[in-house]
Amino acid sequence: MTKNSSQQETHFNQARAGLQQAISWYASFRRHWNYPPNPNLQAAVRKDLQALKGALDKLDQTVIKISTFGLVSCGKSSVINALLGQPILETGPLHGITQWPKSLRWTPASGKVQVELIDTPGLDEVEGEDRAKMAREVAQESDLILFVVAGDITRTEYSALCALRKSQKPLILVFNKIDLYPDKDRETIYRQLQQLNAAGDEEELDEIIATDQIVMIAAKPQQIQVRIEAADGQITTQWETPPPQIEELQETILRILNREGRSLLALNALVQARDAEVNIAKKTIEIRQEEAQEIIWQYAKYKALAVAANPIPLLDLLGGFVADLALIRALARLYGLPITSYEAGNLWRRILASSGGLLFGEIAGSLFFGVGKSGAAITGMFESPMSLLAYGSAASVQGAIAGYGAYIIGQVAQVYLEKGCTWGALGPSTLIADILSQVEPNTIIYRLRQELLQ
Ligand SMILES: Nc1nc2c(ncn2[C@@H]2O[C@H](COP(=O)(O)OP(=O)(O)OP(=O)(O)O)[C@@H](O)[C@H]2O)c(=O)[nH]1
Ligand SMILES: [Mg+2]
Repeated sequence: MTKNSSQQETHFNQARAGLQQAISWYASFRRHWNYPPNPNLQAAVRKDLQALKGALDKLDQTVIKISTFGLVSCGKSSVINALLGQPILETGPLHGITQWPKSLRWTPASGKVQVELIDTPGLDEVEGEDRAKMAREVAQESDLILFVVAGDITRTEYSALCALRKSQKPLILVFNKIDLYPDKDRETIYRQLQQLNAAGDEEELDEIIATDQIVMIAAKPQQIQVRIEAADGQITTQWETPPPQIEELQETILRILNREGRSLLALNALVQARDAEVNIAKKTIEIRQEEAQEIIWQYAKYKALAVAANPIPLLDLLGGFVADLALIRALARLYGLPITSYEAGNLWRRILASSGGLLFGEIAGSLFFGVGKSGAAITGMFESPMSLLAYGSAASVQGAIAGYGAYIIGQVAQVYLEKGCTWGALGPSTLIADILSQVEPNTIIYRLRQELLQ
């Protein structure tokens, strides 16, 4: 086994293990600890749990889904026919020949994976919301997207391309009908995209696509007139259909499938799982909102009391830290989101960094009042009862600051739990980052780093 294929195998197996772990976690009642299951919540996350399960099923089938996108009549169906080598799909000069997505099996000459080719209606064919929804759904389940254009790239095409880029899928720009535009080349197309990028209202992307992701083909070249000179010198003309020029696309697809097919499968399954898990977290946090606020208040109160009553500086700070961790754990339990104490610590550090000033105030205040507090306690024993009063007020100020700190942590923790639940040891975000850190720079997955690591 080569280094590349063993790496692909590793990615694939890691993704399987991660997905299995996630499914068993979310399926188990253990995750809710002693909180009763909430029927509203169960109904709300049903679809996401199915998506999680679907991601694993898809991985097990090892079928790579490649879909075509583009405006009407750019030749999407013709591209699939040319790849298959047979005119299976209906094509034609009228707009809107293809009305619904259709999928066909394709077994490429070499390569270990099966391919499902998905044809879609033109992006400007299906109306409004429906069109966007249909495109989103097909894009979501695809592992590789062939974005087909013919001629100058329009603004509509450019917007659609940007939207697909944001769906974080690897993409090949297929320039079709090269027989009609013999003077077009990769460079001019690349430059046109850059111009659209700079002039557009869309949020500017660093690079829409690299030049080696642009492929020039003629899926179904138009007939040409040929002159035939017979032996007797008589000249006749005849219409002939040239064969499709599709080799470049075939080679590009095969190269991608061989070099990174299984990693792509792994990556896409993980992206699907990550989105599902984030959705589950979002809905859980929303539905358990009231219970969470109750927990946060309880912890804030106890922390305030405990810190105020503790006469030893630094120990109160430490106690406060433990209380914050316990709060994060308690919230994670309420939500039933996977979080370990190591991650809870990480989370606390990130919260500390992000809410800097406020918590820094807590630490500084804790040191200041903590020292004042114990000073007052010691002198108070021997001298005047006024010092005890001083102890009391320093302690309650410090306690209040500590309690407020817990309150803030509780609020911020909800946001972090929503995102952080996918960063466990076998969590999808961790595995995605792992795969992205290992792939070689000339791969199509490598190009996705920017989007995927957001
Ligand atoms: N000259 C030329 N014409 C092509 C080429 N590929 C496709 N066509 C023609 O373009 C027209 C549209 O092709 P289709 O494959 O039906 O296009 P589509 O994108 O699937 O169209 P809709 O399903 O209607 O959205 C047909 O008349 C094809 O013959 C090509 O490489 N060169
Ligand atoms: Mg079509």
